[in-house]
Amino acid sequence: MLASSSFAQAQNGIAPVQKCADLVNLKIAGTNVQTTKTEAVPITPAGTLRTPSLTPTTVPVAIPAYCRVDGEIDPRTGFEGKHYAIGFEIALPDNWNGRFLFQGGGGLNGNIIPPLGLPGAGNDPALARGFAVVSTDTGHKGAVFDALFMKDQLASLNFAYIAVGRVAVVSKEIIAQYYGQPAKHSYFAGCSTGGREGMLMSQRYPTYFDGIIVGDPAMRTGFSNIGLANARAQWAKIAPKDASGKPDPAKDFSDGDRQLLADSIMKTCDGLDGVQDGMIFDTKACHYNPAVLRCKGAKTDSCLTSQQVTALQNAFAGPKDSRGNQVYSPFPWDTGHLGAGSGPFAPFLSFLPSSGPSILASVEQPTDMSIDGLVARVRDDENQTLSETTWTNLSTFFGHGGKLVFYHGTSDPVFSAFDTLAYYEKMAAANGGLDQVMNSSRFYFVPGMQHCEGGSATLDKFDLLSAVVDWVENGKAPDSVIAMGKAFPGRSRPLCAYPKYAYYKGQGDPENAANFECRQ
Ligand SMILES: [Ca+2]
Repeated sequence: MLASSSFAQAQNGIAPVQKCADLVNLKIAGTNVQTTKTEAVPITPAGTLRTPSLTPTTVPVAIPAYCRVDGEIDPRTGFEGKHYAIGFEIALPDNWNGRFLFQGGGGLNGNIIPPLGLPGAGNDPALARGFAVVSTDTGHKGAVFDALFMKDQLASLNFAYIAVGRVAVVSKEIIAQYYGQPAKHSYFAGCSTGGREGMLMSQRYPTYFDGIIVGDPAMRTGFSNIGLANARAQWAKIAPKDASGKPDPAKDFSDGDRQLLADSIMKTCDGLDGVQDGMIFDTKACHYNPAVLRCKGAKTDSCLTSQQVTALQNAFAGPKDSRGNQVYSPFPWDTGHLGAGSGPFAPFLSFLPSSGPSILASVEQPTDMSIDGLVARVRDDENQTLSETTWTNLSTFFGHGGKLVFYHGTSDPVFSAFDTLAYYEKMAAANGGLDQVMNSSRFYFVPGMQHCEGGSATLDKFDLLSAVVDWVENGKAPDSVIAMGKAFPGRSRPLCAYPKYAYYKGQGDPENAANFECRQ
């Protein structure tokens, strides 16, 4: 029985026509690609592999046996005599499902995140499902936010847009050689910089992929940094001075103030989706104004000072230039921004000033420089211009049946979910309107989710990968996907494709997604 069942399993997948070790001799005509290592990796039991994410957890499913190939494309000596190459790692399952998944990177890349295929895949990474998965450093080695490589012209171009295209082509060729047949379908999934790379694929390499999943994309970081600089300036303005006379923005809001604000946001917006559950699903309708908390007299525990209210209004509204033009989108009112989150990265990921390390610490504070000056500097920065992924003409990508799915956490303090939505709406308008574009593209808010994952009140595990595969291969459009998460054990919710949102039907267990509908 065992023999026949494993035989049946092998029949479901595609076996390689080469030995893993033979890939050391990999040759691809017209391409300078060198294999640096091959390894036949045995099955990894469920619950033993740590995820390469901000907050590592264990992968709850087994990773079947696969062949891992490490390699370099276009090795060369670059700026200041340093070695440069486009490094990649590709995982080739023994029992292949015929699909290719390109896993996007993070930060400024510079290292190769193990090729598992986690973004947008819930608890079941693409590699565990039998996808061949590739991951790349996009052309340089370095710490995740080390920008020194940008002094090398080609390394800079590689990061901006060339490397992902090269790696896609090489990966497809490796797959074709190893299995004796090409991948039937190609997918891309990434978050943050990986999300930007997914957008790149749809915009600059429109024929390479059938399905693309874009999470919290780093699509125009110069402008998002102005959004953060604006917030930081607001917090600095109202900061009490410490003993040495230095402003201490961490003291702008007491724990009580934060709770007051969180409760007030929830009072205004939580019920808009039909249920007071600590999650705001109707993100767009949440028109919160902290002015409701302004003290009528002296500051007490149940009100905020006029200065606090103004700072909050200005920080969340996003920066405007001197003519009143919106430079970067507003940030959604969501409690995940308030620093009430848990876990080691909660302080790092709070939009409000915090005593811990903060995302705001990494951005310049415009004290003597106007927003106009910051905008001019971003526009003059050639690396910024080149790495932005704001093209809207996707006629070729959509024309060959490509599907493009966005998700963005509404408590992401790094990039505003509203900025990604603004791109989506602009892109829709440029491609025949939202109704037309929803034949090829979808956008999902993820309530409470911080940057790509986590948050004290979020359901950040959802399987968009299955949804996109079903859309590409079976024509079944994903109107919603089910989300779950450790913040609310036992709770499930549909994430509905924008402009719809999950609404409680008014009866049945409010913990169960089945009792919600997608409504507009
Ligand atoms: Ca709610």
